[in-house]
Amino acid sequence: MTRIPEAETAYDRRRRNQWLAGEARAEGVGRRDMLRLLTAAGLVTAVPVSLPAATASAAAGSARPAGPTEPSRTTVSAGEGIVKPLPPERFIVHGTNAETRFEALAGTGYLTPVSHFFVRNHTTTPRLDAAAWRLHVWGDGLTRGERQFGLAELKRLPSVTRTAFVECAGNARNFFKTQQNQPASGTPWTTGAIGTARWRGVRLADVLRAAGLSRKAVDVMPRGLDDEYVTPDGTNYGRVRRPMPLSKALDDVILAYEMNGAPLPPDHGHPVRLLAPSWVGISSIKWLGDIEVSTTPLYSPWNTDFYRLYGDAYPPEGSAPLTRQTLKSAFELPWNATLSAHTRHHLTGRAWSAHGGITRVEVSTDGGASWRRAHLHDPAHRGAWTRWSTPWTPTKPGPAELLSRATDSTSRTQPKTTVPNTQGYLFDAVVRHAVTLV
Ligand SMILES: Nc1nc2c(c(=O)[nH]1)N[C@H]1C(S)=C(S)[C@@H](COP(=O)(O)O)O[C@H]1N2
Ligand SMILES: [Mo]
Repeated sequence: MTRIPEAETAYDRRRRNQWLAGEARAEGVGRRDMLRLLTAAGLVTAVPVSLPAATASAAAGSARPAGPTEPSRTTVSAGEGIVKPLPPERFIVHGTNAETRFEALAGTGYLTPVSHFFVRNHTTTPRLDAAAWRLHVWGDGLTRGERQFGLAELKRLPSVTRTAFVECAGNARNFFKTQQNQPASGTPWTTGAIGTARWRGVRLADVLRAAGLSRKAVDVMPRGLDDEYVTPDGTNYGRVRRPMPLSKALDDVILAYEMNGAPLPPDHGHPVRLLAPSWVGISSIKWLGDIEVSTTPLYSPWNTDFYRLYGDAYPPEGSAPLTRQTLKSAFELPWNATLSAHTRHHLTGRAWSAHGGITRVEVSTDGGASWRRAHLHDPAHRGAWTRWSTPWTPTKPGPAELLSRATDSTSRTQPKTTVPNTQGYLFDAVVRHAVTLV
């Protein structure tokens, strides 16, 4: 079932042509931005980069170099599922995953506490020993061969902090079915497959530089130390891994070892995870074990088969691999909440966008007939969320629908419906939140 890159999509074709032209590392960014990134990584010289001489088939990944030296699976004991408690008032459990109940975020402050942060696991949380942990950085995109880092060594590099959400590409997927009658495959998340944390770690750019990044490198592929992902039909996709172009890797990606001021907890990637701000959650590989650095574009099922858009509106081979998340908002209210009529309520919620800061949230309490602006409580910050609130005094009992509609600084506004895709990614439409007034 895996769609291999030989069934060329426009993306794969573009990527190969970029590679043949010696420009694959700049996927998604302009020349000037790439120059800035390369300068920061110490890679800018007056010498032009020579064109790669290999053939197109090598670009498609058939001439893979051998793997790193035996990866360090420093498992202490195999974790069963999720380690932290999942009380039902905070989480909805979907198989190996746990969704945050949005109403449980009310009053928790800006950052999502670990006790409330959603978990998306392809398999189970591994228990890794930080003292024995090693990161292997390897591949033909390095000038001095493989390099290993221990945690202490990483911590000696300059540290940076980033406040950013991690959001699953399939967050709100269930509304394709319930609001649009267009069911999609995958975990039936409502809006709680997102959390915002303050992450501290080291820049991936600094790690790559310390490892000896080649001027010919174009892609990096981080890979987790959790078990291989085997589907119920027996397909083994190997360990969770997804390539990203050097342009993203050198920009704002960090290797995080702290979350909200404490060491990364087991379920969120202990001891080190990747954090790719604004990008689909799968880019932020947990339990990082190795990073391949390559002079040719890389592929894994997570960018060829999963995390592309398929469906009537898309080419048969799917869209380009997903990069940025989208725009959403949600009420901090239980689904089908019971509220008393003729009482003044303080409705609260959060809104977020991966494209720009949130500049406006409108709320409708009459099913979308009229809208009013909510009060915003946090500065607009791309890739993080903004809390909002509005007072409401319902006047008559019975069922009602509450709607919130966010707009970001790029003028994106949540639409009424989202063009469907078979795997239900990037839902961004206004959610119709059912309540009952008594
Ligand atoms: N190694 C590894 N990394 C992973 C995953 C995984 O199963 N294994 N899941 C990914 C997905 S799909 C998402 S949405 C985020 C979820 O991060 P969280 O569990 O910390 O909320 O982690 C990503 N990183
Ligand atoms: Mo995800």
